Amino acid sequence: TGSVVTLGETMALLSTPPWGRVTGGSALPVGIGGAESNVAIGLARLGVPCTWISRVGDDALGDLVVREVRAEGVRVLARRDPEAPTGLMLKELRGGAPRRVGYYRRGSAASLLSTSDIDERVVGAAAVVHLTGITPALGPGPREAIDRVVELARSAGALVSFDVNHRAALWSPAQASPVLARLAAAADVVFAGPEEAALLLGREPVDEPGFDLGEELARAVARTGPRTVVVKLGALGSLAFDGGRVHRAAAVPVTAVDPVGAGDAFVAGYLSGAVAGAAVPECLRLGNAAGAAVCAVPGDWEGFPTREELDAAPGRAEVVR
Ligand code: KDG
Repeated sequence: TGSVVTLGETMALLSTPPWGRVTGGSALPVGIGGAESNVAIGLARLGVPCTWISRVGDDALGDLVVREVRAEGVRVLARRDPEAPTGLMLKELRGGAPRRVGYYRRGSAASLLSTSDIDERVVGAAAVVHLTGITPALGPGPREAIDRVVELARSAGALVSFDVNHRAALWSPAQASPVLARLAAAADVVFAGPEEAALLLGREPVDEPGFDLGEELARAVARTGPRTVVVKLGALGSLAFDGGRVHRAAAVPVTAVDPVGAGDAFVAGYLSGAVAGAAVPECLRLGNAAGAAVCAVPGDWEGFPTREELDAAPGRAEVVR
């Protein structure tokens, strides 16, 4: 099994009480969240060696982020920035389910990530480099850093994985579309929801996407460059257009409690298969099963499955054509 390197911002994460409001004296459980460290944690739980590159503040929340990610068995390469704070997120819950997420991240340490945070040897030694569309939305420095990582990964022959992860709170579709499309075109594997695939193609958002529309979008995105395009269809499952073939995998039925983090778990499951040389249908099955496990419990990543739990999970993949 090869190793995975990822890069991105992780924030401290406060959750409101179940009544959804912060009032004097409320206790707000504190955790951490960040799409790329979520994937790294998911992979580490599945036994895949993983490195997460970032920047955090030289503050108590930076201590928390580094400690939590490290405690999950991920190698952390995060510079402490004395000038900028660690970012923060507030998850407003209503009866246990997330209703809204607020960001307190402008000017954060990770928004100042730059090429100087990238260790060439670390990136050059990876089998897979995983990136998301959140990082280029954080600022010009992170955008240059991500471009540098792609360049290093390409010349080292690593597989470049890109999860579109469009965050509408960070930038407009008009700003995001060309940047995300360029990164997707440079990747080997692209993960997208149907709306995100439409965004990459500069199309209008799609209504009620199913497998057929997902397939059409995947084929169109693949024409822009990536060998594999995975479209996640939520409760329906997922599909991949890979090297000219389409694979569809039905979802694992689950009662969704908290879907935040399901996309990251899907990616971790999928990549755990890819680094081990599994065929695409098996990668989809692992992705669907990991995504379902996370939806079933509260928390962005706490419910990520271990290798044993995932191996025991159901899920079916079939080659359609
Ligand atoms: O994918 C889950 C993430 O959205 C969450 O953990 C926070 O990285 C995050 C973001 O920027 O939204």
